[in-house]
Amino acid sequence: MASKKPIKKSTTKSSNKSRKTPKVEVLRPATKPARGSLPEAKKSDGYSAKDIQVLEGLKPVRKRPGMYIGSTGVAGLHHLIWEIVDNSIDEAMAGHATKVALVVHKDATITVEDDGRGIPVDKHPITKKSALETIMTTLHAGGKFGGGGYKVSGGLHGVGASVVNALSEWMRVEVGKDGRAYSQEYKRGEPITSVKQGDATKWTGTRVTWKADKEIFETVDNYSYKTIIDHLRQQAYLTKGVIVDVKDERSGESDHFKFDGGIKEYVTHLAGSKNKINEPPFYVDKQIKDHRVEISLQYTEDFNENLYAFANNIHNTEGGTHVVGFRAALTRTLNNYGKKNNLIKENGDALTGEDVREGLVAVLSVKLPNPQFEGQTKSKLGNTEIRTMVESVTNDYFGSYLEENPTQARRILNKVLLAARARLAARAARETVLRKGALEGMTLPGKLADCSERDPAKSELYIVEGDSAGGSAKQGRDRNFQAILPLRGKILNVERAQLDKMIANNEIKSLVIALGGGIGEQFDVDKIRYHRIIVMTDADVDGAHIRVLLLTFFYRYMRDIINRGYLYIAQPPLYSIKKGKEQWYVYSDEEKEKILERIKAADLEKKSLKVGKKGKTTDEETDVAVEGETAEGEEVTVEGGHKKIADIQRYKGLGEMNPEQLWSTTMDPERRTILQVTVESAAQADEIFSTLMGDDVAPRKKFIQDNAAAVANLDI
Ligand code: 1YM
Repeated sequence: MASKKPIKKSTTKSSNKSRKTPKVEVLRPATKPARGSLPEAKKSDGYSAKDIQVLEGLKPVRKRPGMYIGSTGVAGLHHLIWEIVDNSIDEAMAGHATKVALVVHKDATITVEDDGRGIPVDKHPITKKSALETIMTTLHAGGKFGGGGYKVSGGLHGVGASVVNALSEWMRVEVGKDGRAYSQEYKRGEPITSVKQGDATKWTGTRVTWKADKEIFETVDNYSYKTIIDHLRQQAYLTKGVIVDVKDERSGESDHFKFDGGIKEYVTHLAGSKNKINEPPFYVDKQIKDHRVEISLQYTEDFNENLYAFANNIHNTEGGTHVVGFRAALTRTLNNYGKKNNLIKENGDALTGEDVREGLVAVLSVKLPNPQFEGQTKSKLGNTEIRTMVESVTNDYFGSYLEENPTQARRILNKVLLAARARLAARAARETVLRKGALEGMTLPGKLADCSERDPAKSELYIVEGDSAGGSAKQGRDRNFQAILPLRGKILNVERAQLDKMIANNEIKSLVIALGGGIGEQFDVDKIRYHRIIVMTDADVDGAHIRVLLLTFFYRYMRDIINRGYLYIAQPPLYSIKKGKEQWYVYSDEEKEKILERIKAADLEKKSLKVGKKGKTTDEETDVAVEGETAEGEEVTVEGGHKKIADIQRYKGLGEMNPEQLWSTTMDPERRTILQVTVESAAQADEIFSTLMGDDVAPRKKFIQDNAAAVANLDI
């Protein structure tokens, strides 16, 4: 190990490094108050050190997987990867590993490997088992295993490994340590071999391979390469210097990440092609006892703020104390500099938080021993001590940066002062507009067909493109809990419009009033009248455009709605396929082909794909080709034969469906599919929004042409 250089000296506490034998502390019930989705230790349960000596098996994990990994859908499947990768990243942050490699194998097993110290294998004093086995087969606290550097996973290094093991049909862990190879295999969390000592090896590190359990997960092979690299790239940015290699053996794709500049490179990436005001970005990395504060920022000529905050590598979409500290200090530092240099009059209008956020691209990453998360999605940092630390680091280091870089400082001040002038002008304009009654009386818009339910948690709002589809939706809906708001034509291009112009736009005004949370500074997500806001547009390019416009609007002006998970996209069917008395609604070309194959093979699986009344299928019906024109006159070719085997109608617009069809295919909660919009990859969303909505027309055109189909599935 002597050859391993710490990734970052300041993160490695040498006093801990010499501790060889890990000490196990066991916690019952196992709790892991980190990474957002895992259950938090409840102080009220009254556990204390003496109570937490009992090892607990993995049964609770298999019993309630959602508690540990959030869901048993695709997100949960990926969560398994994050848990194992976390352990490698922790090992890199502790200065012991330089490399993390991930492979998605053809058979949907996953391998994650690092070149760290290797999970300890020596006999554990309480269990008399190998530490490796204990770590893999019990819910344990993990954090007291010796812990050099940060235990990123909230002080619980390695806890996630046993959770992943419990939820895997099969798992193998290989360790290289002290010149030997060791390995153990498990089935659904139980060892099926002892810890075997293998050949001599020079390799040190840990390699974990597993296959998710089909008894637990809805699907066990739906890994998304994009989701994986997005997450790993982000982890690579947050752990400067670490090498991250990713390979997908299914497609042959691979990626390699290494960012020696860490979050400074992240900021450069986020700022992308925006016009820069200070360059390179400001950067500070400061260790304060066992806390670490890392900040990078750059101003651009953009009007929006792009701030990404992380605590122990977890993205805090709802911000928290670190963000509060950062913003307060940023405003103060810029005001101080402005006043000192006579750019701001001593008793003139000071810069506000809003001014200094305009055009700001920043990444704020803190590492702390006991992260406390709060908020709806547990993604808001609550630790109070970090606030003052971030505040003083920003004051001191950004303050010095301004002093030492007068040209950059002057440019930044010009930018934020311009924002301040625009704010004052806009306020004056807004006051005029508001006096004229922009959001007048706040009575609900006439074209909103509201629901009778008054509890927002139970209410849904469908935002529907066009009056005719709006009409069908109004007739088809369940009026108890579903409200319909038809929007006419294209709503304003919100990227370019200013707030006061937007409020004057009728479509936006209706939407804002219907939602009930206000807009701009006064926006309050707690006042939103519907907790499911569903954008329902046609499955064509225009529909995609309107959808992106709406998403931009929410992203820019009501982002908390996305953060809270209130925003969804409806999935109307693309085709109706009729065959005799039977009818299917299908949502993709792939699905269409499948149905046609089945019809052709007269091998109809009579389940999930069918919507609506099922007719009886007779052999005769399935064998006989349907002659004559279909609604769209489409001729279906299946495996070389030119036979019309079914009536296929392509739905170009929602308006082509009658109310009953719209209800059964797209609105009935029992049968519909709706996609939840998340800000997980907000960086990309922002890029797409800018491309689509910015002033430059050429890239927008190209994007829409290239991505007309993909936009329909935009997953921000
Ligand atoms: C592919 C997954 O788990 N790597 C890994 C895990 C551990 C260590 C090193 C490690 C940590 C410590 C001491 C320590 C874990 N250790 C523990 C436990 N990669 C992967 N690499 N020696 C080795 O924290 O002191 C749990 S995981 F419990 F021993 F600390």
